[in-house]
Amino acid sequence: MSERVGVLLLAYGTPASPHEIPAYYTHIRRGRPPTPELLAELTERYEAIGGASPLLGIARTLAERLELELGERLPGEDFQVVLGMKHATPFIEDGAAVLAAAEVERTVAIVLAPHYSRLSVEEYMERVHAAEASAELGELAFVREWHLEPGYLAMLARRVQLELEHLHSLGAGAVRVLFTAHSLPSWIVEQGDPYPEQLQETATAIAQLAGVDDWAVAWQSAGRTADPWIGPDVCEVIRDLGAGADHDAVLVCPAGFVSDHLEILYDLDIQAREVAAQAGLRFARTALPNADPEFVSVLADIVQAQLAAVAG
Ligand code: FEC
Repeated sequence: MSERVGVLLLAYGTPASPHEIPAYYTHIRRGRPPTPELLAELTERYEAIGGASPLLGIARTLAERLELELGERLPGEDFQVVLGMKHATPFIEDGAAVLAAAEVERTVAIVLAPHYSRLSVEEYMERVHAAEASAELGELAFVREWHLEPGYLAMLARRVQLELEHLHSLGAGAVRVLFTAHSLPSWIVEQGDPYPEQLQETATAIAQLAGVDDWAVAWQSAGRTADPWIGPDVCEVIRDLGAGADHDAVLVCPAGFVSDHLEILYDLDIQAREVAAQAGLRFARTALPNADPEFVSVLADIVQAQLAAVAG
């Protein structure tokens, strides 16, 4: 009889409608409701990208495609891929309950974010482990990080090359490539968190594969809090680049994210693009992996390797 294997695909989550924004924002802020000003500002950002984020829809398609891909690769196993969101429905606990009801014998949990931090992946791990108290997930393997997964690096390197070719075809000469991830409060750096170093490793590997020399790491989407956040911020870097007057264009590769969502469609496509225009630079960014077949294949590689490691 085939073995029942669960895959818990973990992601940030998004409000399904504007009515859900206050509860979502309060959840992100660990139970502290936002001020009316902060709430109004976030609501405006969702409005600016068309009213809602595509994050959940993309994650659903990705889960369906990954289930099919794993079933094709390992026909001897019975796969069920479910979503678990950190800050919105379906919550991590909901996903775990679905897998427990399916009586899975093994579960692979993976966050749809490649870099490990105590403030990101570790929190997902804690929630999954806590969910196990009431949801039997069988033998559980948690993918801690996958920022150097070969298929992921190759996919992003190709996307960088594609955008560079496009920029050059439009007449751009010198182009700086900026590899970005979500900023985090900078106290994590003092605590030796590997997150900044992992982004640097991803960026170095992609730049090498793509044959790019003119690149840097920058941080985006810092939270609206009083603490200092890891920098330099992508918008500052773009401003400085424009002031230097020796570049024609900037290409952003948001290597810390895998899907179109607010932080891409607003923070990069609206905000950073505007800063670039003011700085006299052309702006481009690489397409996100979303539910593209090549990304489905990358995730299937990671799950398959995890299953082989546990079995071996
Ligand atoms: O499309 C959407 O609707 C959701 C987009 C979204 C993603 C995302 C990913 C990450 N975040 C991470 C850390 C933090 C920390 C705070 C924080 C705050 C926000 C707010 C919104 C938001 N994040 Fe987010 N994040 C997304 C959206 N994030 C909205 C609240 C308003 C704001 O400050 O902009 C600060 C919390 C606090 O106030 O205490 C910290 C990290 C990731 C990437 C890893 C992952 O996806 O889990 C890290 C997508």
